[in-house]
Amino acid sequence: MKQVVMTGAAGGVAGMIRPLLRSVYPTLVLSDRVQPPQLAGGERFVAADLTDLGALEKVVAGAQGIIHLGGYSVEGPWETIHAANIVGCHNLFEAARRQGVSRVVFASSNHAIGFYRRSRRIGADDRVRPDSRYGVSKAFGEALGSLYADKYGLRVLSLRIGNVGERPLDVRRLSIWLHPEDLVQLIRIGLEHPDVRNEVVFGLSDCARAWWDNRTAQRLGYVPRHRAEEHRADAIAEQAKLPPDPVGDLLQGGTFPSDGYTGEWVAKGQE
Ligand code: 15L
Repeated sequence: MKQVVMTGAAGGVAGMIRPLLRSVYPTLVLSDRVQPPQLAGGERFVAADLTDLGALEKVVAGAQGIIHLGGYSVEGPWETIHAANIVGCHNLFEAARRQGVSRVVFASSNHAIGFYRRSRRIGADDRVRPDSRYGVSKAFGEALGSLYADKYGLRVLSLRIGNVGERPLDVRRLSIWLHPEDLVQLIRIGLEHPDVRNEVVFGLSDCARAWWDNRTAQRLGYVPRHRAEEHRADAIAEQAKLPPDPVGDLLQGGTFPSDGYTGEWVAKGQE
């Protein structure tokens, strides 16, 4: 691919992967509301708000692929989530369709399935169980990707990302960690693999404690290079500094499902 767009380019995940993508795609069009720091050769910035379909069409014109990291990346008020992740995500797919972009990699999140217990192992075909308004918006984005793939022939890979960083931050992240280099491998599969049509895969490095069956990613050739257990001691030490969370510690989404929780079934041990 000659020209690839990255939305959410001023965000933290984009900052980790931009240096790794520069040598891969000749032109990386970076888009966000504010300009990201230090543009390198091959990088071009185009400002756009995700709620502005016309502006997004200009951003994606001429591109073959889009890495959609943009939107609101944690739980927030409904109005914020709705504008950035519902309207914004729809605008992104619609702009891609109108401008004839052939592939979209959508950054979904583990919070689309955060209400599963940690004792459950799940696959991408298990139903979504969002743990927040944010998680609902990610499930919506996956559904939208599926619609645009089935109806309009876009090739879409939704990456249900765990937690991106140089190392797992605590015990929960030992199960869901994604190193930036492994993320780039998954993005490249989404943008380049001939068999990608309409897929959901987990954004996960080599995590021995994973709760997710990532066989679709493996079938597409994904071989994670980074092992979570190498950071076990640090992650356990960090966990010891955190207060116990009787609900979140049992659930895959951690603090997202426990925040504001008033149900009873978790304490009762029910699924
Ligand atoms: C996410 O989806 C968020 O974007 C990120 O900030 C983390 O909270 C991550 O999930 C996580 O679950 O660790």
